[in-house]
Amino acid sequence: MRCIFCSIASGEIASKKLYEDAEIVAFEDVNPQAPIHVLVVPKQHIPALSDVPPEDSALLGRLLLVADQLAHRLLIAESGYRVVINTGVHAGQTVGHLHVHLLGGRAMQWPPG
Ligand code: DGP
Repeated sequence: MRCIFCSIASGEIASKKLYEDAEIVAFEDVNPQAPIHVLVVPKQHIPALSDVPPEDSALLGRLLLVADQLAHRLLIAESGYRVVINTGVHAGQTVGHLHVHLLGGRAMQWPPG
């Protein structure tokens, strides 16, 4: 299964990449919802959080750690940031490839809409 994020991860489709290693890529969201809006994505095609097998628990942890590293690098760690993993239709997941949204640079509301 290949999707738009698989193509971005492989470089077939251009993106503004902010981070890359053997397992993970992070790039700017094309439709930013905050001054900083980055997507942290596993290179492996996993459709959603609910599809992550137990053996990939370390990968899940690394996605969050990379999000935090980027928050520091992008200078939003101190003011605060939000990470979001939309999962399924009711959460508004539109791309069927697991991704962590990193949002920051403005004050946010709670509860989310
Ligand atoms: P979600 O709704 O949680 O599935 O978020 C998908 C996000 O992906 C959405 O904020 C827009 C972003 N997105 C969709 N297509 C592209 C693309 O081709 N390039 C980039 N950079 N972001 C994309």
